[in-house]
Amino acid sequence: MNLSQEYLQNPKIASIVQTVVQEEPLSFEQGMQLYTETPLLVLQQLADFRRRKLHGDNAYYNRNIHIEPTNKCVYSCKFCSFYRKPKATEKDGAWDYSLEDVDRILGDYEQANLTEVHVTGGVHPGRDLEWWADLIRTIKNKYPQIHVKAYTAVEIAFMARKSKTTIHHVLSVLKEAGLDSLPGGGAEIFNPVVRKKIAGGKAPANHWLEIHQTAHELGVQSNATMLYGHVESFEDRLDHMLQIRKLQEKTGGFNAFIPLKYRNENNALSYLPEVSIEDDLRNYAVSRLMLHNIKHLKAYWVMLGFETAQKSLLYGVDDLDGTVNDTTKIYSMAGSIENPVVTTQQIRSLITQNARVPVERNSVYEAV
Ligand code: V47
Ligand code: SF4
Repeated sequence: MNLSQEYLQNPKIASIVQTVVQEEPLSFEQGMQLYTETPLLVLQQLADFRRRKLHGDNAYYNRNIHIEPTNKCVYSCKFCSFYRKPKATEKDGAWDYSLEDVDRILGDYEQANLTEVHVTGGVHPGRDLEWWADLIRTIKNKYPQIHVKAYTAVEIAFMARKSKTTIHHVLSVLKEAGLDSLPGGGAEIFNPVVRKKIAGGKAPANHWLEIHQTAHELGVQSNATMLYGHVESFEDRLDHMLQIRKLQEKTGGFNAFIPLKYRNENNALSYLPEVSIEDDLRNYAVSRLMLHNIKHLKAYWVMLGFETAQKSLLYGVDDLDGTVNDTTKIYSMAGSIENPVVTTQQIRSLITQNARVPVERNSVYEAV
């Protein structure tokens, strides 16, 4: 790290530098200093130092598609532009795939050398655990080698409720069907007051954490997300990260942390402005530093756009997610890139333009 003396004379910055170099956990107060008092240049150098120690010059991407089986949802999160009420029709913009539809969609990607299918969608009131397990079987029947990263903790919580069974049972049935890992969605912000405001009655923080803990104990790894840039405070973001860090200390089961920037088109919070790119970069750097025990920090280009995703590689990010192949609508419906698709050539060049080495990875970050 090449920090000038001017910064190191500040005792708060000097103490943060020491903690980072010793790879120890930063405190909540240090997190607040990072958000509110630390120059962006210092943050950038600290986060890049930490990233480099873990990953050297490597930056990762994968070949994936998303399956969003339905956008009908029993919840109505205020930040969400994707959901439709369960009784909505095609005319209202709702969809609801059958297993045959999913099989047909998968058939379009036979030549794509995919390594991952990411499945998530609305919380449909009419589907039971067996149907969701059959969906995983449909994918595995078609592509036995593919990694299935499926269902947020919110979807899992609803399956348990609907089938009147335990989280452990739901996850065991899904694992038996071929589930390989859980995506990080549904975490939003853990603070119960903010969560109630933006995400209504969906699974509270302790359920989200319990579901990920149970998955880890069953040998199913997962990711963690944080939805930022709406009505939450820096304190809320730090509280969120520290709860994830604590679970990671216990289980070690999180692969990646994924900050998700709130996008403000076509939803009930559209009156809120989006945060600036500088705020995004600061948030990535703070995430890298606070979550010293989670190896990968992902900038999901679909949500962020190419330019900011590329810049984020200088602020602690080591992963840009995948090719996606225009298979997700969650972000395009909220005002992000309309047809999210990128070739491996394009994603590799985003990485090499930052003097990093592009590494195609599988879902557990082994080089392909
Ligand atoms: O939980 C919904 C978010 C998440 C908006 O694990 C929004 O690899 C911003 O979790 N503005 C689902 N965010 C997507 C998700 C995800 C994405 C990519 C990779 C992985 C992974 C996980 O999308 C939801 C919510 O936090 N979201 N609407 C919006 N308007
Ligand atoms: Fe439903 Fe998920 Fe949208 Fe909330 S974020 S309304 S749970 S689809």
